[in-house]
Amino acid sequence: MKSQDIIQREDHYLAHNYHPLPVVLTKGDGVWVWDVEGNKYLDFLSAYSAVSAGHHNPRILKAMTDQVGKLGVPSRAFYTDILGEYAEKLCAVTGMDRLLPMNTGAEAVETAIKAARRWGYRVKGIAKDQARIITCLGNFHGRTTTIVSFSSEEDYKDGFGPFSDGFDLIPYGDLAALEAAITPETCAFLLEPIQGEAGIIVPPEGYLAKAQEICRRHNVLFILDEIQTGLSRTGKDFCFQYEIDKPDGLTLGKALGGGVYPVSAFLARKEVMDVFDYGSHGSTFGGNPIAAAIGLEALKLMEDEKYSERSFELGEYLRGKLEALQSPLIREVRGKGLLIGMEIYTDKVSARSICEDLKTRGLLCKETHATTIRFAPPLIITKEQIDWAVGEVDAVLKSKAA
Ligand code: IF1
Repeated sequence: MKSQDIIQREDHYLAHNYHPLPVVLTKGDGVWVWDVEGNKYLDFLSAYSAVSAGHHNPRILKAMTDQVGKLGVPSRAFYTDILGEYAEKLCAVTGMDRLLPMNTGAEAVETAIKAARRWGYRVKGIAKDQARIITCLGNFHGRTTTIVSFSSEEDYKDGFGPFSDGFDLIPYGDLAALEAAITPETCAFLLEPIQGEAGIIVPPEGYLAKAQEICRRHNVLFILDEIQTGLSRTGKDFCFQYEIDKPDGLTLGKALGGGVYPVSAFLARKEVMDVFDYGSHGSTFGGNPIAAAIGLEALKLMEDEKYSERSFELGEYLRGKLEALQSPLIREVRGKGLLIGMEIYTDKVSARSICEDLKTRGLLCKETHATTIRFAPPLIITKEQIDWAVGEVDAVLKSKAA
């Protein structure tokens, strides 16, 4: 079938909750993807960081097929030989004490919310059902009704009420607002170390360290959502490592699944994780051997292939080349590692139209909030491929500015 027919069929049979670029992909390999007409594209979105190891990564595929050939999903009603090995590795690389394995990022965030609240009642001594969690304007932590309860994006909330109570929103990056928002009922501060969906918003230098210090002073859990920034994406194994030793709680996802499988995690200090007792939380697929095998291989790849060093160096290189473009359309280029956002002046041109033109030139990018184009290629990208991509961005910006 041709792309147009496939698009029409999708439009007929699927909910219209996305507005994809008009490209129909059928194959991926490394940094490349192909559409059904055989056109080749350089992937500069990496499925929002899920494909950091590249499409069809041979080591991930081997780990997955070996495990599938042995044992698939026996449920957590039984132990398995690989889950503990994966948990040990994940705790070692993050510095956290314990893992609660889930599947999607939202499930990991929901797990974090439940852990924080129960810790608030059982350890901090907050009165029943009074626990509050501070989050930031511009946050994105998933799409469940509880999580969108504290979204500041009306589109993500409209028509989905009634919402969960117990969340207080403060401006991102504002330490005074954090200090002022804390009450005796506050059990946690939940935030992204760099806000992805909000447009790759990097907080002021030292923000994470100072926010953690404020939380410590008020006996409030400091919980970081690294579902998008984790696993080398920002130039460190985890973005928090730019500033702090470790948070009290950490959510991971996306790249942990090697670009082939939903794998997410909530990790925490023992005192926090130990509020979960038998039967208090779970998931049919959470921690299944296939997820564990893939997650374990994704972590080994991160080390063996030095993804964090690559992401740091190539991110500096990419950001430098984008900043050098000198286009009148560019308002700001920002980010860390290979998580870069280019904010444009949308009174002149839409980010979407730039992404559509880039697609015709063989480069796949995605805009966020109409103003910012994400540049987040797989971490296996090369300088030559970056040079080519920036050349295409330059050509499109010049054509739009003309
Ligand atoms: C969509 C955004 C990115 C996340 C952080 C939790 C989750 C996400 C920091 C939930 C998921 C995805 C969701 C996807 C598009 C993408 C996205 F634009 F929506 F916000 F990356 F920026 N925490 N982000 O970024 O993880 O449940 O999806 O596994 O919903 O359109 P999930």
